[in-house]
Amino acid sequence: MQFQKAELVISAPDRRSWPDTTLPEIVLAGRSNVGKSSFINAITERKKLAYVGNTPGKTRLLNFFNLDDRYMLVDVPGYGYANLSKSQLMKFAQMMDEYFEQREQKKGMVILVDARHLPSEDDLSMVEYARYFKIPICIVATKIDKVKPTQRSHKIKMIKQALELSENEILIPFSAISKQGIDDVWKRLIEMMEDE
Ligand SMILES: Nc1nc2c(ncn2[C@@H]2O[C@H](COP(=O)(O)OP(=O)(O)O)[C@@H](O)[C@H]2O)c(=O)[nH]1
Ligand SMILES: [Mg+2]
Repeated sequence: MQFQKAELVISAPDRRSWPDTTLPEIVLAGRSNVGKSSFINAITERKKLAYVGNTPGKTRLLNFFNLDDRYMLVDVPGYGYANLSKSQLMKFAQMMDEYFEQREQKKGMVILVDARHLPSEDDLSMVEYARYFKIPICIVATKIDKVKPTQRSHKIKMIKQALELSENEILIPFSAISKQGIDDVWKRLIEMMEDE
């Protein structure tokens, strides 16, 4: 979708810095390097809205992106760093709980997984986390361009099975390179954001 304005409002360490708006928000989560920043850039048709590559030291913040004063995307730090310390893990969990318990305008969560692999334990935990908070989810299986076309439907089926997705937990194959899946993603995002 094309936006006149797509900007990073703030990288928030905690509640005090959350933007003071009532725009509907979609949270984006996924393992580090899964392609979350590339996803944000692709769906907003911007080249450098979100920083692609490693972002050392900037990983413990919620990034709020304002799209035309209509929608807000909230980029959650990538999880699954094997080298994350206990206290860093605690901070991540605290920040997520604070957001999910207190942010009224949260409308849904996109969880990105790598289309080439079965979901990790961390991916599954994130899905269960969203279910616990009764947040609608949308799974995006990214880097689908790296899966041979003949294997795609099988891979997708395996991921759906592993996450035990129900009918309203949609999975969308996606590629930031070929742009496959963008229309389906927006259809689902708008559904979630415009749901009262
Ligand atoms: N082939 C392919 N590579 C991708 C895709 N999305 C991201 N990447 C690459 O994966 C790496 C990590 O991407 P990034 O967006 O920074 O991931 P993040 O850490 O989840 O934000 C980069 O080298 C990207 O170019 C995709 O859809 N297809
Ligand atoms: Mg990123």
